[in-house]
Amino acid sequence: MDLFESSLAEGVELLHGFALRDETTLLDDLKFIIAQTPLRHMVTPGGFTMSVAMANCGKLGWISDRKGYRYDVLDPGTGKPWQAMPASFLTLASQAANEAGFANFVPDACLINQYKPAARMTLHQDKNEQDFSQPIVSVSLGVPAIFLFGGFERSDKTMKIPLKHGDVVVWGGKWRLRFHGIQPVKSSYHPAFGDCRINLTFRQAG
Ligand code: MD6
Ligand code: FE
Repeated sequence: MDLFESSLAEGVELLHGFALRDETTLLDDLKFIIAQTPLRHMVTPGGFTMSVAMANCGKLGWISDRKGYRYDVLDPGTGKPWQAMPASFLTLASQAANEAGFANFVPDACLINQYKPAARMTLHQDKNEQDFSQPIVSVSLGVPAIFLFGGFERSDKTMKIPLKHGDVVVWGGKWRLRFHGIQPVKSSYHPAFGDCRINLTFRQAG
């Protein structure tokens, strides 16, 4: 078995430390994007304020409000387009996808999730994208978290997968619509991120 990659299940690949290949550029670009695009707590269609703070870059941004979940070319906070996706983000996402067997992945959306201690992501499916044959590339930065990986029903049993700084998950194929989430993040410390976890999820949304 390749020590670098581990197949969690068919269609899900964990690339340990893959995001650390060009870490300095990645973190500089992330800092720039977040400075231009404030992270905000969105409201779900059901009226709950999310514990995760979010921003986006790329042509399309994922948003939520009382009207629903969707992608939009404009940031509802500013009324302007999202920041362009930095080259370091695009390169990382397409190289990771390629490593996992998805050639020619060109994301048009990058969702930036920020978790402070106790923030979590309840079980959900990613189904607002147009083409489910395209994978999702998910990059974990900062403090560690436990990824919950379930089945096709919300009530199915979940697997717990620890994710740490630099880990990349590539998710696609017939498991693309499995329920998944993030357990409440434990309080800890990372030199570049303090008590935060940041997750970047790259999608071809449009
Ligand atoms: C997170 N990730 O890691 C949330 N979705 O903060 C996701 O919801 C996710 O990691 C689809 C594919 C990979 C993911
Ligand atoms: Fe997701």
